[in-house]
Amino acid sequence: MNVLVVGPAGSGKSLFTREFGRYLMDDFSVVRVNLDSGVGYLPYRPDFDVREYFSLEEIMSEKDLGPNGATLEAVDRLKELDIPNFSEDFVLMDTPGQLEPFVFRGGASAFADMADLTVYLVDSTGPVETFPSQYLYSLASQYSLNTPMVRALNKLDLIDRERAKELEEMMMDPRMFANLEDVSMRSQMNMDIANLLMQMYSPSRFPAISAKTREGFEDVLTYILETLSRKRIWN
Ligand SMILES: Nc1nc2c(ncn2[C@@H]2O[C@H](COP(=O)(O)OP(=O)(O)OP(=O)(O)O)[C@@H](O)[C@H]2O)c(=O)[nH]1
Ligand SMILES: [Mg+2]
Repeated sequence: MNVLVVGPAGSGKSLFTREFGRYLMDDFSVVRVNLDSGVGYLPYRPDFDVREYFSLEEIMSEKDLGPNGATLEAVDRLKELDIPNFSEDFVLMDTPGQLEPFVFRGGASAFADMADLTVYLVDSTGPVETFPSQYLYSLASQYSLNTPMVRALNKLDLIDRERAKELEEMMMDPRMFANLEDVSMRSQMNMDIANLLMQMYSPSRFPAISAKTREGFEDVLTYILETLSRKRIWN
């Protein structure tokens, strides 16, 4: 099964790739693929590494580009990259820190085509009022990637239990967005977003996990396997 690991900058994609990979290795064969040409230090040794073909730094100096221009060039080069067909049970694909150019400029399309599903990480330590927009961003990413998606709130070990429970409940049932204490224009928008999401999607699970302590990994694996079996039924 090919799994794309996606999420905003710093949400924990690389650490998740390492730890979830190790967790899976107890029962499955696992390959880890690094698609981030800009990363300096990776917390795991990838089985396939885009940096063997190009790196953001090389592109910057070759083409006299700043980091953003080079990121766009790197996304274009990703489209040309052929990655081997691995036969292992799980192929975890760690993606670039810059989600927006990767997901919304076509850099991800070949990998999304190969992917059975996407795991989308949200950093649970972010400000609570940003979670409705984080949810929408994950949906926009799913729309663009066109894969099933398992969403998770990462960095559970850094927040208290009460907050974790509230966030999980809120993300599982967007009607809770309406309870966010806010007297600005956003409060009306929260209601509208909640209503829209309820019309479009039945509430789905959004487990809190820690890529550091592995808490919640059983849930992620269960949701991945459930999602995959639903996908097989559709096909
Ligand atoms: N405590 C804690 N730290 C985490 C967790 N997940 C990631 N981190 C830390 O958060 C920082 C960013 O994690 P990365 O795995 O590099 O995140 P990323 O999404 O790959 O980052 P980019 O590729 O740069 O976008 C690192 O310092 C990680 O050690 C977690 O669950 N708990
Ligand atoms: Mg990373």
